[in-house]
Amino acid sequence: MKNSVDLCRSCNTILDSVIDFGKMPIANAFLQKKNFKDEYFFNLESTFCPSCKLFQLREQPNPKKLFHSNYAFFAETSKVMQKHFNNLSGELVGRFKLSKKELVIEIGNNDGGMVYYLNKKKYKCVGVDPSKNVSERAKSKGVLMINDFFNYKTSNKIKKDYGMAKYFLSANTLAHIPNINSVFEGVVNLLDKKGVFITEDPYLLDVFRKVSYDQIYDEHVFIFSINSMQRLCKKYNLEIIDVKKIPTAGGSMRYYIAHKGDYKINKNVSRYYKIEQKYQINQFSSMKRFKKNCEKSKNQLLDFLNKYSKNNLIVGYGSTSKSTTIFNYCNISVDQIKYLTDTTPTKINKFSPGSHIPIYDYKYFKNNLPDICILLAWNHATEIFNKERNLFSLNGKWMVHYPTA
Ligand code: DWN
Ligand code: SAH
Repeated sequence: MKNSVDLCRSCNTILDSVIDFGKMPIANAFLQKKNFKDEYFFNLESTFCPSCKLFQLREQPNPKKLFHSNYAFFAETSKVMQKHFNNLSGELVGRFKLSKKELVIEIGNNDGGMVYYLNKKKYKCVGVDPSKNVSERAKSKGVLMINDFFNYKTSNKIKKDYGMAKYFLSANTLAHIPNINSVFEGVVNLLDKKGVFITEDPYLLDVFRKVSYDQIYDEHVFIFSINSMQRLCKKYNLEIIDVKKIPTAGGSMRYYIAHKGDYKINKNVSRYYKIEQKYQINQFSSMKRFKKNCEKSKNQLLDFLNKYSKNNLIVGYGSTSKSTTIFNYCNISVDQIKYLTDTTPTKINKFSPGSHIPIYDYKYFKNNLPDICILLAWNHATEIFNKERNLFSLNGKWMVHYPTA
């Protein structure tokens, strides 16, 4: 597949440009000083398909450059997210009455995922993830893993080796896969009659309303809405049977999808669809407003940093993929933000992509408390504020980057 597209990845319509964020490094490519000179850049531009309403990147680097044996993100760094995955696995057992004979497949399960919790309870599951290091971590926790990219071809291999799936799961993964048609073909190929495909991803309405443009980076090739998801499902004779608005990953939508006619459609689908219509998120006027709000947000952040960085130690909390977009779009450097702190071993003692701000471990943060802390991992605010109640929050000030435009 060509990395940069002019036509929609799903329906081949000419894409409309929404906002060009300019030159960007790979969001999760935390690097050492010796690699600064070889750093890879691409152009980050959001576009919108006027026909099937898919909000998508124009260019995405080759997925093999993003997901490999040294992938930087480990989902187990958040206790709240682990609880969330455990709860969803519980929903399969409770609401959907999963039996021990039925197969559950999860794609992008990273270092464990929902299948980790199901496997612990002796349910039949398989995980599929192309990033070798996180896959190995899941394996070490007992999960049966296929270390590969999920697509139609992989689905045939899975079908041959393990049979059809009753539940097909994906959290924060569908948005990462450019060949979306091949993913849907794979799901249809594997999903048993009365099977359910449950997927959750950052939600376009949240991105627009919070102006959380930092959700846009190389890995997030799509930001879905109910409208675009419904159109994708229709193409494959699938339908959304229920939706759930969830707070995780900065504001997400969970879609419950099944073969057409297998289940009664819950009223939530039309209820949330109407909210999308009310906010007109699939109209070009909203795209234009989003672009303006992004520019406004950039100026506000730069004004803040210029005002306070001379006389205060400002640092960033959580070296996220999201912060790569903020730092590079806003041209932020170590002159304004002195260091970043993070608990992930793959990021510590490296530098942030493009902006080259040093990343230190939590011990360093405790010994060098700043005056102002920019919460880059704002999607984990409750978890982090609770943790910092007695140390940082007593004397320092928090700043959450995303503005309400
Ligand atoms: O979609 C994706 C999501 C699920 O995860 C991926 N494309 C990549 C990644 O996105 P992200 O990097 O924006 O994820 P997070 O979860 O916002 O990253 C939080 C970062 O903050 C991690 O590096 C861990 C760190 N952290 C920390 O230092 N202290 C997190 C917590 C909860 C903490 O207490
Ligand atoms: N589900 C976890 C991890 C999300 S990060 C969570 O919600 O926290 C996205 C994950 O998708 C990464 O582990 C990445 O390796 C994986 N991924 C990327 N492309 C994929 C593909 N084609 N098939 C399966 N997994 C994929």
